[in-house]
Amino acid sequence: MKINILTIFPEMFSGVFSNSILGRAVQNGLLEITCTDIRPFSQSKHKNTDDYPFGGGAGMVMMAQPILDAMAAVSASMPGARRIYLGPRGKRLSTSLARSLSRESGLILLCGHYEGVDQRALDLCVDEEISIGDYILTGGEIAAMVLTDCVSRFIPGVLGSEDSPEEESFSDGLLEYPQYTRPRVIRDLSVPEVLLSGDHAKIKAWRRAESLRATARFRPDLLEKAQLSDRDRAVLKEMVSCSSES
Ligand code: 4G1
Repeated sequence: MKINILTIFPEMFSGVFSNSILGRAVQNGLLEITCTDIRPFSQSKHKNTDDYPFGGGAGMVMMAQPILDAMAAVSASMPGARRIYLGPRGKRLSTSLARSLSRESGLILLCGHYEGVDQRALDLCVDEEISIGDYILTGGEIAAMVLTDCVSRFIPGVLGSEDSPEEESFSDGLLEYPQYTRPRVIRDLSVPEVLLSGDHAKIKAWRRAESLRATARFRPDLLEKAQLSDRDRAVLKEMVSCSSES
């Protein structure tokens, strides 16, 4: 998949996409990430990319012209790419949205700054707006990194052959069970005995119960939407009755 990020701060992305799983995906050619600096497209004397807002008010607004020209240049090299503005008015990023974006041939991500972008640039050259959550950011760059990371996991091969993007937290709507590695004991805390038992059916049942326990405790809202079996419900009911016994 090709991802092209339009930004006035292309340097922000170098470390993020050259390390760990994304770095390997780029090396393997599964992912092609390009950052396009918007500034060189500015036709103003000093290559400005922002200007004062009509109607007054604090702060600056990103000008339409450099964005429209940068988008036209990038779009021409990526026909059929989905053009996305990362912004607070957008549809909330979720696992299912990320999975659907991962099936595209290309994504063009526009990052805003200051008080936002001249509305006409968004009207003319963006297909949709996506938000990573309800908080105030100083720019869309970190949101573009979050979206790229989250979408990349669903591209076949990115996680390697062993790992499945569906086996992790949230994909079945539950939180993950606790994990342990060596040593067996640290500061008097031992790894749960069942994980050393070699009994794979027992380990699987324990992990499922711990996923249910963690979800009930930390994200009870997720339990409502989760796919639960009759056995899951029985396990949960048992936990509730234990925790209310004093
Ligand atoms: C009003 C949040 C403004 C913010 C209301 C999630 C936030 C991009 C996102 C803002 C941004 C709220 C996002 C706000 C984002 C232009 C430059 C917009 C940064 C900008 C709740 C500033 N997901 N925010 N405005 O943060 O880009 O993607």
